[in-house]
Amino acid sequence: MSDGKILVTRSSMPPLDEYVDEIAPLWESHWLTNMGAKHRELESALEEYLGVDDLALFVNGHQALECVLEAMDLKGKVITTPYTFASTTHAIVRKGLTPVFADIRPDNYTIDPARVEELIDEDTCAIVPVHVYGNLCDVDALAEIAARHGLKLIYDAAHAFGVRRNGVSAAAYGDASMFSFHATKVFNTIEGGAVCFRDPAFKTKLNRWKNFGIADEETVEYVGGNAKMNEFCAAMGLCNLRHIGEEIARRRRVAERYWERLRDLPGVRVCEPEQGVESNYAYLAVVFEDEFGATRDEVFSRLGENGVCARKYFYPLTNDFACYRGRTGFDPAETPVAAHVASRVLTLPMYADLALEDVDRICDVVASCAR
Ligand code: T4K
Repeated sequence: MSDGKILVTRSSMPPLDEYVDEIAPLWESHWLTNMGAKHRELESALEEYLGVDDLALFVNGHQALECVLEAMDLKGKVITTPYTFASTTHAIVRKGLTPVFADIRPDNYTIDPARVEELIDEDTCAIVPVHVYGNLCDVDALAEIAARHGLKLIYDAAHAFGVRRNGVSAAAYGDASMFSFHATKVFNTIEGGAVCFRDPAFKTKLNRWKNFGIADEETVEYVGGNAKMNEFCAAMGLCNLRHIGEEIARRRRVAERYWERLRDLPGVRVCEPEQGVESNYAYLAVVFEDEFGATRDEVFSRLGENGVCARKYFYPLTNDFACYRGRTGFDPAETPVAAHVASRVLTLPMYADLALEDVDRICDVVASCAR
């Protein structure tokens, strides 16, 4: 609760003493950033947790994604989804690439591989799908399409930290996967992000891109920026990682209570994990179909009147953003499934500390909107 309100999420934080102990050595070393000891320790710990050989930390998920697109030296068109946070589309556009929007699957809101295939042409260089809310994309179909057309496959896995399918980590798919460690995520480093990748040589390249392109004191190899994670954020990550199992288990308890209460309401669609997928319960999305009798916006307002701050992730679609209006290819009518879901979706409060009594209260308000 915050001022009596229940917000859409609440950052998970370690016990204060644990964080103080973790940062105490920084007062000895005076080494605060530029890939210091905490940074190196967190990279190793995350490689182990995610089951990958290589990972590079970043100041945030967005800069990580921009850096990957730059370091892969991509040119031309990138097939992606409009059903995402601003970051995914902005990263593509800001790197001088042209997003081409494929529609999404109606069942789990990730990019539809059949639509991807139809959009590929000779200018296509990459596919950037998004694992939405912790639901995994159809990774097998996308891998097959990317391999057949010689395209790079870069996942926006901002929502997929800790998700596994048949025991395989979400971090293992594609040429690279970007994770967000923002304060609002299942695992946070206050602000932060990471990239996992397949080619071991990519690590050196990413480390240079995120540090002004510097190779050594006398050689600057790329026109890179500054996207390094500092030691205080890395220390927060080390603490939060110790509690990640408990974090996900507590989220699961909250998610299951929501699903139990909402799944049988006529016209309400919830999105439960698919067979074989171990979810991280990152977001609790509900879609209100016409049969429910009240619109998404009516439910949103009723919740607000009751002190519950739900959010409309992801509305509007990125191909409907004001900043892109009038640009060729930015037309929500071309992605009708995404447009349908975006106009009907609400993400309800979801965090480890959320009391089940509060979940019940939220579900009572939702149910009271049905006609
Ligand atoms: N790709 C995807 C698919 C993403 O969803 C995101 C980020 C990215 C890429 C980019 O990753 P980063 O560069 O951010 O690492 C939030 C987050 O800022 C953003 O990270 C996230 N997606 C997006 C879905 O949500 P806002 O503008 O909705 O956040 P805000 O400030 O309204 O906060 C939402 C709620 O979270 C608040 O009501 C309370 C709670 N909160 C917030 C903050 C800032 C806390 O409990 N603690 C906090 O420190 O964007």
